[in-house]
Amino acid sequence: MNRDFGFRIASNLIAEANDRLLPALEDDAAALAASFERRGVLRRFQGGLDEITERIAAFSMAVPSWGLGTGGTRFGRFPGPGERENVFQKLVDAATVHQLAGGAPAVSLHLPWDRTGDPLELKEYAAALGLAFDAMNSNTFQDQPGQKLSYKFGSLAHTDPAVREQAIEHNLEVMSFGQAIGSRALTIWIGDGADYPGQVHLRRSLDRVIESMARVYAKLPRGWRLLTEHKPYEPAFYYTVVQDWGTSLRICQELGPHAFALVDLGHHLPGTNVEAVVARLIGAGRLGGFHLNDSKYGDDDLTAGSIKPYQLFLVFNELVDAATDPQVDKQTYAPAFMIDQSHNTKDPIEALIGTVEEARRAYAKALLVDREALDSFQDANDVVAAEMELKSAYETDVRPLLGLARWKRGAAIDPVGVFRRSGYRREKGRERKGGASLSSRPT
Ligand code: PSV
Ligand code: MN
Repeated sequence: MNRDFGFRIASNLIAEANDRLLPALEDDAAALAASFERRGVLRRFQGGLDEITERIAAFSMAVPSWGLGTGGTRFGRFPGPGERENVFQKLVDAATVHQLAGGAPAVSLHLPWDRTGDPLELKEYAAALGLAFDAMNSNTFQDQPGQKLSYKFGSLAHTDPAVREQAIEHNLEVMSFGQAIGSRALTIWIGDGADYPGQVHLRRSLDRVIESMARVYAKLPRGWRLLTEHKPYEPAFYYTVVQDWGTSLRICQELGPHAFALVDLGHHLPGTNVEAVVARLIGAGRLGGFHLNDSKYGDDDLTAGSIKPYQLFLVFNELVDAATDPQVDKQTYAPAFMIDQSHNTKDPIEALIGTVEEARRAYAKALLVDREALDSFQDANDVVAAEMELKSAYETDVRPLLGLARWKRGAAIDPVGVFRRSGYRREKGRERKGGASLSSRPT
């Protein structure tokens, strides 16, 4: 059994740094508690600040295996020293994100990129690192070496039934790998579409996707969910078959009750009201989860909250609202939170720590919204008071709460600071063979 994790950050390094930072953090928390008292926030949290920080600490997400190395564009890729070279090393890096940031005790794998001979060995290795697995991801958007048929003109929507069959088989294999490692969901994102008008029949291409996905859905293991992820463009530049949430919703409704829509925050055209997309999917009982990230233009895969933090807050506002609304069916409302980013210039571990922090920040602020007050302002059409209720929560500096949530779970009050001081990259650069090389390797 492969149990060699190589260098790990010593827990006393975190504890010592926390001891230094705790007094100031407690001062800031006391000031925040006093302000909450004045604003009446604590009337809604009988357990005081402790209750809020517990709820933040309980909010977690999965790290994407493909986000642990430096990403790139078609113009190049600039990996740093000490980067992972295989799925086991990805797990060690993911465990480091969780160790420092808290809130990321799971990993989402992508096959065939993460395929290993023995999935059980992978499961045990992850468990020894304190990690579990969230949704599995299939890949029929690239050709793999030795693959029989090409996906150049599509996969689940291909005009050739043999190509569709190959893509279906791949998804089934991904599910059985996922079953072996304890995953309970399969996310399907396909790049199928067209670059030019006329290239593809718009209606029939979706019919073929639904037919192919139904074959995968028919084999969904008990307790599993099938998540369908939409994206408006790229790699197809004129038309994408599963291009928006409406298409995802139609797929779900055709497949059955265990199919849900996955919202990748970056997969919307500029100006799209993403929180309304989320609300619609909740309303239809089909919100399956998220790929957290941010974007300025398109699918830029930047750190969550780095460009549109207010939008991220408004998305979480919908989620907290749904979680507390008795009219929302809690059998179906159980979104999975996964990160999906590409780190071209940031250190991937630091970027992922940043996203855990940003998602929790948005969640913490959404918890502060007085829902009863907001409801009454909406009922009275008091536009200004309603907006001010949201803004007042959004503008609250919740950093002390986030710090305490990490500290309570033994994670670092200053995760990036500890990461940098630990010498992690230097050590991994020594351990991992081509770690410090400047060669541009594909992920
Ligand atoms: C596609 O852009 C995507 O968002 C899908 O989630 C893929 O699985 C992932 O990125 C990695 O390519
Ligand atoms: Mn995605």
